[in-house]
Amino acid sequence: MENVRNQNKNRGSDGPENESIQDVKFTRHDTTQKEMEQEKLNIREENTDLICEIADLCKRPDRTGPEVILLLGSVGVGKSAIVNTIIKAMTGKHYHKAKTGRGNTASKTLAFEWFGNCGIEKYELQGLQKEAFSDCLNMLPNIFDVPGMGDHYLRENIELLEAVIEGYIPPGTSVKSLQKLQKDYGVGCLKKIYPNSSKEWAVTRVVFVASADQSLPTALADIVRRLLDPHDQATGHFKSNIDLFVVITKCDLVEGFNTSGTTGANMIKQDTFKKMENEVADVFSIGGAMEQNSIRWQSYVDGRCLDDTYIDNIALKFVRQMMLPRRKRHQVETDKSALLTPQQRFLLKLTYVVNGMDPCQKFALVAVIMLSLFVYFVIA
Ligand SMILES: Nc1nc2c(ncn2[C@@H]2O[C@H](COP(=O)(O)OP(=O)(O)OP(=O)(O)O)[C@@H](O)[C@H]2O)c(=O)[nH]1
Ligand SMILES: [Mg+2]
Repeated sequence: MENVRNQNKNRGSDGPENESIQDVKFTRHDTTQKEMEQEKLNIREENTDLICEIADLCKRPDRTGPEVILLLGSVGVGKSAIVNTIIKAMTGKHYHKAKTGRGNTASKTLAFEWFGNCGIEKYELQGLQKEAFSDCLNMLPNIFDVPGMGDHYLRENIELLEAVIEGYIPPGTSVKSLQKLQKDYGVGCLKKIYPNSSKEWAVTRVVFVASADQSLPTALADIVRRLLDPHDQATGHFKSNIDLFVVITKCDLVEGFNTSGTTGANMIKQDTFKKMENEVADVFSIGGAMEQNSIRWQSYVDGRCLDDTYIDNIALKFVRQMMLPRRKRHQVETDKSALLTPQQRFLLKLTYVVNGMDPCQKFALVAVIMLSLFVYFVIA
């Protein structure tokens, strides 16, 4: 790895912590052919660096296991295409492992598909990737590709996602079968039917996938935001430490996006795209840190499988971002048991209600209680 690294070290990288993930910018209109060639060369070198960095992140002494990434979003936004694109960037070769669709109303992915270690087998690695990942493949992220979800604030969807995020649902489980269980036994049944949570499947990073050519599914986004609230609503205690990241796909359909540089009447206008980005920032409250928490994405799609250094670059930056150490939340260990028993809660509520009554209401309440006791004892 060292020789590869040395070839590139004069390029002056700032290192991942100082670099913005979202630095895929729109092309300037006056970019010349020569400048574009040079830029392509620079990106090719950057990709080599990124592969080395990802291998280093696999081998960090504090890494105890691979990250588990959950790809979530509406039908047809390009979740499965993201998986295939990552596999290409990480192996150097195209393998069409995740089934992709045509963006119809029904989801093409039907189960919680699991792509262990980015869906890569050791024998599939070649060239630089082989040198970099052969001895640390088991530390590359595992990816859960989820069927597209409707934009409804449904208790069924909340339960389903919560169970997957917490590691209760085995990879490969069909969503239809889980929905049938909910129908037959009611919402709330899933953790009873799948009572064991596996640390191996428990999600560590949720990636919300939105498409540049679809409106933002705000109800679904709301579910995700609430599920990832680090604090328990009832106790206020710290609950989980799962980072949320947003991927905006199909940016090649946006006018001037620099991997395609194409323009045309059917392209999405930059203003429209930026409005959508602002909406994403608002919904997930990441306005001030959009660049660290989201990425503009383009996938390799059917019929477009030639090598593209820009697409590889986006995918490699994404994988690196997913492997950076998570934000540490400084907290002291506290007793996680409920603060009040249900009886104490009831008494507290009763005191609150009684305190809010005027003297007449209090008198009426006492009279009703006395009368009830009198009737009870007379009958008994
Ligand atoms: N132009 C363009 N098309 C894309 C991109 N990503 C995906 N697509 C196309 O969008 C369609 C849907 O892609 P999928 O990857 O199947 O989407 P999905 O989110 O997995 O869909 P479901 O599993 O059905 O929910 C396919 O026709 C892809 O070729 C992209 O970055 N650019
Ligand atoms: Mg899919």
